[in-house]
Amino acid sequence: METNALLYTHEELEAEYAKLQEVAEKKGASTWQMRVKQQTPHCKFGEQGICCRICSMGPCRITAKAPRGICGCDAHGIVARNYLRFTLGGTAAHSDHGREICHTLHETSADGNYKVKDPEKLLKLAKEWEVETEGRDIYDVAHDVAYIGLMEYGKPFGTQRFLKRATKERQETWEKAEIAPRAIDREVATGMHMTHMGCSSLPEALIRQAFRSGLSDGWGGSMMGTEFSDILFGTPMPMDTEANLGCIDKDYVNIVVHGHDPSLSEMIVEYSQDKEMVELAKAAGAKGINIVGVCCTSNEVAMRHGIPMAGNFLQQENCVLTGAIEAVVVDVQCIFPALGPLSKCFHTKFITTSLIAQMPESNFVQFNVENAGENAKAIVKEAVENFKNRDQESVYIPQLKKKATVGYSCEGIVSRLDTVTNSQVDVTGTWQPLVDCITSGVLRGAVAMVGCNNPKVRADYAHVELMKKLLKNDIILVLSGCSAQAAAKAGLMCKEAKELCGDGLKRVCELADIPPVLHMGSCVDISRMMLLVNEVAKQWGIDVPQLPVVGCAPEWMSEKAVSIGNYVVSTGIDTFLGVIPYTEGSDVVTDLLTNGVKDWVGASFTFETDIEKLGDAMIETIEAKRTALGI
Ligand code: XCC
Ligand code: SF4
Repeated sequence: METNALLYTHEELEAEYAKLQEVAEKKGASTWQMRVKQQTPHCKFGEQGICCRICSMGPCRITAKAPRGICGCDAHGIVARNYLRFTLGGTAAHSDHGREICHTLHETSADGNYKVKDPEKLLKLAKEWEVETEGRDIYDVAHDVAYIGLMEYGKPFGTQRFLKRATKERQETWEKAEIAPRAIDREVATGMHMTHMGCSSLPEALIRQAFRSGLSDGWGGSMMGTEFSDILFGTPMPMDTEANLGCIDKDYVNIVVHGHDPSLSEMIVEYSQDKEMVELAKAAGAKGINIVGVCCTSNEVAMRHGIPMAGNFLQQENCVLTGAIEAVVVDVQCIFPALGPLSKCFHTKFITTSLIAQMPESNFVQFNVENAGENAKAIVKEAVENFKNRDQESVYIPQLKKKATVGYSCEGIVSRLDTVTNSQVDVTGTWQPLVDCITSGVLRGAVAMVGCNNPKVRADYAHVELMKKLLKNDIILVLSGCSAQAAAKAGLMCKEAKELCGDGLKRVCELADIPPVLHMGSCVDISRMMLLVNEVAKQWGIDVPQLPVVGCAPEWMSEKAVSIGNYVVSTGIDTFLGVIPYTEGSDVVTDLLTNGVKDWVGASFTFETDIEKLGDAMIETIEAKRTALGI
């Protein structure tokens, strides 16, 4: 599609996606758009969180006539238990991803499949964790650090090591609220225990555990996932890439990498550049091998290698529907089981690789540290050999593509922001320029926009419209997960997008040479955002809840998002959700989450499905925080 406009309109994008729906219909394939129709209206009990099936006396459903389950539990207990279990699923998933990365680091060696790419970051962490580094082999240090990291999952005593990175006030707040997280697995197990039949039904206790479990994710498992990924694969620095379906190239062997764990995608990227594989692709009649990403795996390889981002969560089926994908290679999380049957309508191979995510109608190639190179090569080869089976005549690739600059890790942001203000610029890089921009009012504040797509919201619409509104108001955005890809696909992640900003933010973008929405990575990388706000608060000499910063997940869907929401709020950042969790069946739980928890941690949730109102509420909160600071 030819367009000179800065951004695609939603209509332009949707018109192209609609053509892929026609392809699906012709092929007799099933897509999420079709299945949403079959699933609506949703079950009201489930939606409100008032269905309980944790024991076999049930399932019990709360109504006006039946206000208690058979055991006597009321709606508040049931909603809070369900909320906690939802959180635990998210904590477990995120943190187990982190654990996989710890294991990968533990297996590194100078001549192995995986190596240490950022020794500086490793040595910094070793120092923080009091691991001896003097005169030692870097891999011995790596193994010690990884071992300590692994122990964070199950250690019998103490709280998470990374908590010490937070402001002093945060650490005290967590202690006082009794939510300082202990071993990660313990918080998940304790939560499961609490929600067993006949244990906790007191909303306050259950929500407290939900926060504690969330914190073990954000300041434990996820943070280790991020740190160790940087050590293994390099700390992201600003890098150019492209986004949307137009990144799929008709002339190339196209491989989609999808999921979360960079251990797999890094290897696939490496072998796609292998001379032997490229020659093989050329011999098969292709120009080469083209890797594109979906979901958080995409974020991981985009920020480290500039691999283009084909799309986010609700775009995964669209990729296959182009008819130009030789293989979809997945690891864990956010992978539609629909991809198996959908791939069968085309020549596409759907390759699962993890024992954690096994699906029908897929080719399973088990992937682990020992066989990583070998198996990545085999997968790439399988894709290349599949090129001949593609029906080029019926390929339809929407020509949608936008430039994007990605890879703003904390290190990446500091390096850029240092060029902005004239105040006390520290050559080693500090957060002072950012503090100066905010106190002077050039920037009004910041929003961390994160999270998924959800068919309950017009896909990407809430992300993109909210971003546009905030930019106009001189509010800078830091993004991760599928929100980041929504921005990139629309065109918001290119530097020219500064034209959409208020004068202050536009100036910052020009001086620092950054786009107004900064790509901070995948969902585990929300831990980067937690460190960012805590560092800024320290530099400023205030605590996190005082900062004119809020979090937002306008289209979230996964359990991980709730785990994240809990740790973001616990970190002292007011968080705005555009999809309401299954809590409406209890006014007590709703009031606790949107109000009461402020007494514990200094921040709370706002649930609002009207996007305009959600945006206004964020701006009001940011301005109120500025007023309170007297700036
Ligand atoms: Fe999944 Fe991380 Fe959500 Fe996207 S944003 S749909 S969780 S890929 Ni994490
Ligand atoms: Fe019903 Fe209570 Fe059993 Fe839940 S725990 S299913 S409310 S009897």
